[in-house]
Amino acid sequence: MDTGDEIIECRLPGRFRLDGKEVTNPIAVGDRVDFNLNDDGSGGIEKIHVRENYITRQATHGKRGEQILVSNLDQACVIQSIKKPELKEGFIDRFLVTCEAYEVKAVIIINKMDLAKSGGRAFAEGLKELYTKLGYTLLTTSIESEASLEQLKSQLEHRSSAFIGPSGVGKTSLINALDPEYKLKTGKISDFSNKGKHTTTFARLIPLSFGGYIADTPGIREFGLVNIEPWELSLFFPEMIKPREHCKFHNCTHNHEPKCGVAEAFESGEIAASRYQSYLNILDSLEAE
Ligand SMILES: Nc1nc2c(ncn2[C@@H]2O[C@H](COP(=O)(O)OP(=O)(O)O)[C@@H](O)[C@H]2O)c(=O)[nH]1
Ligand SMILES: [Mg+2]
Ligand SMILES: [Zn+2]
Repeated sequence: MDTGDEIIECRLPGRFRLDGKEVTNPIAVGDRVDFNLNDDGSGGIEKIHVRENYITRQATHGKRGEQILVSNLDQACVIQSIKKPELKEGFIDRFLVTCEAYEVKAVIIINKMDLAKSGGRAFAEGLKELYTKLGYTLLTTSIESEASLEQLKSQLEHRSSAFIGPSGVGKTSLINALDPEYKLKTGKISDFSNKGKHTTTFARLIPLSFGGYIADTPGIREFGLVNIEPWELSLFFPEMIKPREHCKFHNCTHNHEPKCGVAEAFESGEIAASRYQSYLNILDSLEAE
């Protein structure tokens, strides 16, 4: 529990446990709570306020249900690096589908641009054009480029954001580069959470010295999507919403049906090949469930 001034170790009473819910964690980073304070300085959570929004992924390690990654966000930032590790458009597109489904504003960050040669820079430019046209914000960054860090800072300032992406793309480095005090704060909190036994410390929401909060999530290799029916998937691809109105079948999945508006829009170049491919890959994984 972070009151803004101090961190208070809180117990989560048994009545918040998971009876009948399809989530694997009863409380998530970003949750706003009421708590009471005990004489020994510890706290007990009384109430978890209704979440304005949240992002989940399918629980891993063979568990059923969803895991709430983080709640009450102004924006979720997906971080990829242009190289080391290689950029995966599929990861970005899966992430964007999740954001659309949960109505969280999405920001795409492509980091390590200092490692890109002219081909890589042109590729990143192409992605910027593609995603900007779809209504998303895309920033290219490098911890070595002050100008890019300034842009990122304006994007994060006074907002509550989550950094989500695979390990090694530079999430923690970017935050450290923006906020020199960040390292200190994370040190303090991880010492603390190592002692905590009752809460999930999947990510941490940390105040930024220039205003706002950030949750740096540990590396996520894959985004399992939940609660999406195959025929609904195209609703979460903004560029498919109009074309799908021209499909012959109202429950068209746009991968084999005749007279499909989405397939036609792809063939005419209106829908980018990478996006249609991501759509088909996600559809496959939904249908395999
Ligand atoms: N060349 C380059 N290396 C970077 C950049 N950002 C981070 N790195 C390096 O990438 C590695 C992984 O960074 P880290 O912040 O731990 O990634 P995280 O797992 O996403 O938090 C470290 O060796 C960083 O120094 C960047 O913009 N350019
Ligand atoms: Mg990290
Ligand atoms: Zn169709």
